Amino acid sequence: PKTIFSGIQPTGVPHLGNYLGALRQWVTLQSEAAKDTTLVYSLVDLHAITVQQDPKQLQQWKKESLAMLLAIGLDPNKSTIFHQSDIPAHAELMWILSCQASTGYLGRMTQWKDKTANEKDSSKKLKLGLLSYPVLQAADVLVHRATHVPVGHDQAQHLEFARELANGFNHTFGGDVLIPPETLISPARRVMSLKDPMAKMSKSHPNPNSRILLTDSEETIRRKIKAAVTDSMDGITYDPEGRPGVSNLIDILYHSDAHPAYSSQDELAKDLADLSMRELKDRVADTVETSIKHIRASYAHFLHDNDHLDSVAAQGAEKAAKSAAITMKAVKSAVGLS
Ligand code: AQP
Repeated sequence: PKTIFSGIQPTGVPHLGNYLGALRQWVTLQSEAAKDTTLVYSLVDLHAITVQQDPKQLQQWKKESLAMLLAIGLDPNKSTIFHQSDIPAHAELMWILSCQASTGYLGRMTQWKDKTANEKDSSKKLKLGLLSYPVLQAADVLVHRATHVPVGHDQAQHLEFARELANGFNHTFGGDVLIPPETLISPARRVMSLKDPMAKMSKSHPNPNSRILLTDSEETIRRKIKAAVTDSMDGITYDPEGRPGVSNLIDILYHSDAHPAYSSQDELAKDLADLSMRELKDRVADTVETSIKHIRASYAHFLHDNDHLDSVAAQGAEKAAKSAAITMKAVKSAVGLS
């Protein structure tokens, strides 16, 4: 039997990077799941508050994110879909794991280093939650006994940490209480920002034109792609180091195409070689629009069905609570807490 677990922060409408890097794979895993596979998908709101959030805004984002998970095609009868903070066991296991986690290891995490690089007065402004976030992430995965965790490349390091914590815990307390999970990296490992192709596309970047949201209209998608940073070299080639902007567009095209006729980005780029930048951008916009328009329509429908959203969240919380209780019983007994 397999258990798939993954999460997304309800910190805004998911973007094309979230979709190609993670969410689309969640749906594929759901449609390919065998009878003995359990699928658990969480809106990780406790992670969202590692940076200051406006409470009203966060509530709205939670609702929108739930509607989005349904819009992309997750089915609450096949997958457990729940808000992380509805299940106290996530935070409880995090505390127990925190007592095993090395602060040196946490301080070396790329995301921590990236997010803290600009903070001058570090010790006052930097919050403990931001440093210990990977411990909560480990608890999310381990509390549901996940065997496989589909994520974008940016999360690979955190999953490695979760495996080490699980192995360390088992070693210290004996037995196989926690299951070290496998990481499933999506083929679209890292979708880059349209405005700064050296940085990943992200929900929190101040420039909204740096990302394509799954709710963007066709017109907005075209405008953002037209304004994407590229270069002034002639012709189209795939060269992520030398031509990051163009290569990001080729990556987006390659991964958005539902019926890819090419086996690699290089092969696709050879067919695009004679296009102008404008023609390339038109083609990318067409393909992205085709691949996400059904989501936009479906999202509008789910967002207004409050009763359905509430019942999906309640159904998910009930299943997630049962799943987490099994692990917590074993963990508490191993540690000597019960
Ligand atoms: N640019 C990306 N390319 C590929 N995958 C990505 N993911 C995020 N950005 C990209 C994957 O999306 C899943 C959910 O991400 P998250 O909500 O936990 O947030 P994040 O990784 O911190 O990314 P965001 O959306 O850019 O948020 P902010 O700006 O708040 O940091 C994960 O599986 C992630 O790998």
